Amino acid sequence: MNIDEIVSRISEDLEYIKQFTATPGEGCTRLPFTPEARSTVDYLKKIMTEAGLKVHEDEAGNVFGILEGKDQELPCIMMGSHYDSVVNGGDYDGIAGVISAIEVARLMKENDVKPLHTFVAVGFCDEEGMRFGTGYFGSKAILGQLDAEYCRHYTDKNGVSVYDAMIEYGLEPEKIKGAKWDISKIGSFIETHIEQGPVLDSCGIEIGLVEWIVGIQRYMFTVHGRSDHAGTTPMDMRKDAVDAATKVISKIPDWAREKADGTVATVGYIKTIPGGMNIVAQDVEFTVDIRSKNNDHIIDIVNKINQTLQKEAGAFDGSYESDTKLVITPVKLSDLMLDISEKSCMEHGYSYKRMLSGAGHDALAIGQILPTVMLFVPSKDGRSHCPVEFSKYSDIGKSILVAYDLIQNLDNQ
Ligand code: HGY
Ligand code: MN
Ligand code: MN
Repeated sequence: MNIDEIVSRISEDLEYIKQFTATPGEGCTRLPFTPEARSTVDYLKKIMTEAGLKVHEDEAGNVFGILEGKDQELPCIMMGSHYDSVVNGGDYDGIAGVISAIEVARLMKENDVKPLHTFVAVGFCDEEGMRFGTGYFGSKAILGQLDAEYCRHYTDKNGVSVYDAMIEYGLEPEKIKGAKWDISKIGSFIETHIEQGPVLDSCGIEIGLVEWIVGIQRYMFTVHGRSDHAGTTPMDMRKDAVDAATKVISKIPDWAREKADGTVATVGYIKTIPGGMNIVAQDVEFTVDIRSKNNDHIIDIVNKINQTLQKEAGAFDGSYESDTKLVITPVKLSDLMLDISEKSCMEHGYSYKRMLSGAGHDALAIGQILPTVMLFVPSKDGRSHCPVEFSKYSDIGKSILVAYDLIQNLDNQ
């Protein structure tokens, strides 16, 4: 197979898809159930059809390209990633893995491969959780983990629920259970993805073989105080939600550092309400995203946050709320698929490294239940979730060839 032809096709696709952003010139902003998502899905359907795949869009907004296998009784081999992005993100996160899956199908067609197992290329909806604060929406949907109540509960910063956003997009959230697959029909899941970190790029290594993906817990905390005049209210008479919240927020990074094993904790969003510079805040909202390969460490930090919020808000007779956005445990990926992938790297002469993923990915959700593997390609300077995110098409092409070998091997098992 000619990697230059692969690079030519995937670069054409990824360059074309770059236009589907709500922030042109300021990175990729492709949130779920938006016009940008619709344009991307329509393009994915087009190239899936051109690749000879049967196309299907499900009740959750996921899009599938299906190459029927000779033996319909066998479980399928699924490959893909997500087509959504963060705000002002990069042009490779997720979407490169979706295009890579479609390219594998093209290669099978080009080489007249009629697989025994059905091959499914998938573009998942809303892996990032950027709009509604959750995450892994599309992959959770095929696992049967979502219902209409879930869609009603979560809202974006404008108060639009997942439920209403889906209806506006043309979906029927009451039917979201219809997106569930019979898990016995999926034999394995493969996700190729940019590393989004510095390891491969700094070591000059071409392929990352992901052994573990960290567990993640995400919360939105709201501290309730009392709004007052900023000038006339003595300090000892205030019920200052900012005072309480910041005493907790300032401790969170050290609680992660103390674990000294790569555990990370991030406060990515803070908002004071009503948000006037001469008003003692009524409320403060802030998010926490905690990740570790050691689930006990995540739980310990969450406990510390709750205990300290209880103490600091209680000091002025205030209160706080916690909205759970995501709880998912660390996952060990498939040794069999890692070994096959490692053998392919050696045969191709690609440098490779077994590693941990600090980013979540749809593989984190699917790997809880099904044999799963991830293949990483280097991110320039380790940067991601920002407009300068960059990976070389030639590196993406190499990951496609390794994935292709893996899939041929699995298909012949
Ligand atoms: O946040 C993550 O780990 C991924 O990029 N969704
Ligand atoms: Mn991603
Ligand atoms: Mn991401």
